[in-house]
Amino acid sequence: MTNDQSQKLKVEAEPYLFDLVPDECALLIIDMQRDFLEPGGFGEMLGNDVSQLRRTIEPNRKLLAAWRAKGLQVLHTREGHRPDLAALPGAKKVRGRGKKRIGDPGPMGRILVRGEAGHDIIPELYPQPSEPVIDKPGKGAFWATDLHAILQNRGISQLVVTGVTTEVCVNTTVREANDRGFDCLVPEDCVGSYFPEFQRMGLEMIKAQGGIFGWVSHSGKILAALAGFDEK
Ligand code: C5J
Repeated sequence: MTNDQSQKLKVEAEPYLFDLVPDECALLIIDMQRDFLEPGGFGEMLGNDVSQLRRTIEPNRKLLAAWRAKGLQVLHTREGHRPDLAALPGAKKVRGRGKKRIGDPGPMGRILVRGEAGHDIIPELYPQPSEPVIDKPGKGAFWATDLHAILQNRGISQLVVTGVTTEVCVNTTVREANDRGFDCLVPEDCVGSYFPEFQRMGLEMIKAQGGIFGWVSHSGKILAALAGFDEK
């Protein structure tokens, strides 16, 4: 899928070197939303330790700054539903049998509803007007969204995928992208899970069997490779 004339950057990764083609590679930041990451949000209300996710903010901030400085493409996603919940599957609504469900009032507005404070992206990584924000109703960023069309229209063949949570929305999106022919690189310090064992296994699953879904690296290695990129 990549254009042979494009500049290629070698990124140290597992299971082997990733050939990053800056012109064809977008940074896709998954669901860095206030309700998942902020103390007092819905994630913490469910009893989760948000510090497990908050450690990803600073590496994401640095990677995003470098990506923007080089003039490369950035996209963000948010998990959430229409205020009328018309497209929310009943199965998703009742799953977990929790006292609080999607659409109910939560600590930062209605839970996982578009337009509510908790649904928005944390200020540290707030999208710029030129960066598409994909509102997704599911875990994967391709299902029921226009992400695939946007990537195709912009000539993107590779994704650096970051965000939360590693084993849920990041993994689902990487699998969806892989099936659509995209090469995915996941920096381990820029993805987070509330559960350390899921963090480890979520990354193992991506890079196992010769990179069955993609590559795993570290933001420092991507930044080192990007430093050698001369923007046009
Ligand atoms: C995400 C979730 N973003 N864990 N959602 O992973 O429900």
